[in-house]
Amino acid sequence: MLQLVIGNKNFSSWSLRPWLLLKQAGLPFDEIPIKLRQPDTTAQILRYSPSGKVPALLDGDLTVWDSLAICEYVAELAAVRGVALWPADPKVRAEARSVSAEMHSGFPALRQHMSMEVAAFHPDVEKHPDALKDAERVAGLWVSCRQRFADAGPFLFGAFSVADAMYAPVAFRFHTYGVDLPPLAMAYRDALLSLPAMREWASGARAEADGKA
Ligand SMILES: N[C@@H](CCC(=O)N[C@@H](CS)C(=O)NCC(=O)O)C(=O)O
Repeated sequence: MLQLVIGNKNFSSWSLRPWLLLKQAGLPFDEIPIKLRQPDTTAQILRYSPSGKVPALLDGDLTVWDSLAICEYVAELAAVRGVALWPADPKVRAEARSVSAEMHSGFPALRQHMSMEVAAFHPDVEKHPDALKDAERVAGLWVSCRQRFADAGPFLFGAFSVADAMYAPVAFRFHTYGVDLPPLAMAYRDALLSLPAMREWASGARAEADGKA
């Protein structure tokens, strides 16, 4: 059985990505939740993850850490079971990898000034201009994908892929902070938010915020 070490559902955006991908792939796994921002957080994480960060995926004696590496491994496990989590066409797949890598290494202002807080809703809070610049780039990228791949399905490259898992926390952020989006980007945001797995994550986040988890 796979085990995924994750942080708080309310604010661990990196944990959400592989968690959602595993759910979408239909691969069963157990969660090992670790409370972040506690005095013993690092010690708890280091029991599983050599980087001292979550997420980490445990598969028998194998540990995979860092969200994108986990997503790649999950995609390989899913492929063996006939579930594709990357586009089949090599050129489209290269673009999906670029889009995913840009999320993994980029958008620092969006991360800093619009941090994920799933259970919160404060659309009227003043938005940092640099975060809005990052949001504009994300929205442009979403629109460009949706314009070209709409016929193949509701996600960035049609069918759900690693790229969608990488942007899932941004959908929560855009909702929490009430970021205005062009119609195609808003529809994509809502497609992500309405996934049963995203609703499940959000209800876990709300339970945490209410002190029930
Ligand atoms: N590049 C890493 C980033 C992971 C990361 O920064 N995780 C945060 C939580 S979202 C963490 O574990 N922080 C350690 C802590 O809060 O003590 C990845 O993609 O997985």
